[in-house]
Amino acid sequence: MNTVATKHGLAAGEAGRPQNPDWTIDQGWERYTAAEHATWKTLFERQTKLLPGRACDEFVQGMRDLPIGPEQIPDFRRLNEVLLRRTGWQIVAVPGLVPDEVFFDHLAHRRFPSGNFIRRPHELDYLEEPDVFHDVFGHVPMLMNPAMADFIQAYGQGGLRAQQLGHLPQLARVYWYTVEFGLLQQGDGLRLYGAGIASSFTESQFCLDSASPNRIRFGLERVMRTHYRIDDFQESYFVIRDLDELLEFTQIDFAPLYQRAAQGPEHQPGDVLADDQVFHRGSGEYHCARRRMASASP
Ligand code: HBI
Ligand code: FE
Repeated sequence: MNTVATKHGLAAGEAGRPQNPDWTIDQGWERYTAAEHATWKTLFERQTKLLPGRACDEFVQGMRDLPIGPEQIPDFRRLNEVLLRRTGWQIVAVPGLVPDEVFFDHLAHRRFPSGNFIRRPHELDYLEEPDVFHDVFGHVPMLMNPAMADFIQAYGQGGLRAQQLGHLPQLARVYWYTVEFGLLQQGDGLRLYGAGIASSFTESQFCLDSASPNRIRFGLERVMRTHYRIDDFQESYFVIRDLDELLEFTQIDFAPLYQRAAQGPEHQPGDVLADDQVFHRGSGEYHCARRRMASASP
């Protein structure tokens, strides 16, 4: 299971009512317990071992430049000193998922909402809402990159517009297959940059090492038409050329693309199309076995 597996399946607010209209709260860094810092350490250390050779260079560099280490859950005030200077972004604490409009408004103003809580020791590989490990370890290193910084802000601005146009599902798929589960080409191979995979022990290996999933060249309209899995590993990952390609997307008017994509056809997560540029044609064995197990159990 990946760490963001079902977070988008939950309604905002299940973690409690907001104190502020923008849903922000105090991180309450002083209130983390020794056990919570220890959970961070476990997650940090096993993930840090996996990422060399898997995470893109920009992710590794971003991590290096931030005050993030194994010993403690990072203090957002210290992260923000570095992040604000680098790309003008800051982290704000929230209790969990927030409503779409609130999320978009924060992003449009270069504020990244991060859960302030950390997962329990029995759910290291699986949790329902984005916690401080997913949000900080997964997202913040990439927010140090100028191209990603602009792309996520543009997503926030585009989110409100997509809602008005009735095409939020199409835009959310772009976010999913880039910011959360994106791969890119680097040197002679593929690397991960998506936060959902960078923060997942199991999926950071599956997305690059397994023969099972498809790895397909990214296309905006292709991805807008493609459903994604929220409850398990992805069946297909989409590969961008480099992070500057994200910057190019911020210059494109999505409205005509929404129009075309919404006229169908829609694609299932595992579909490979005749005009796809395929880096790796997946065997599908992982999801095949999962489906066999599901149909065998009563
Ligand atoms: N809230 N805290 C938080 N984190 C998210 O990733 C998030 C959210 N609210 C809505 C949301 N994501 C998505 O459903 C939108 O990107 C469409
Ligand atoms: Fe996320």
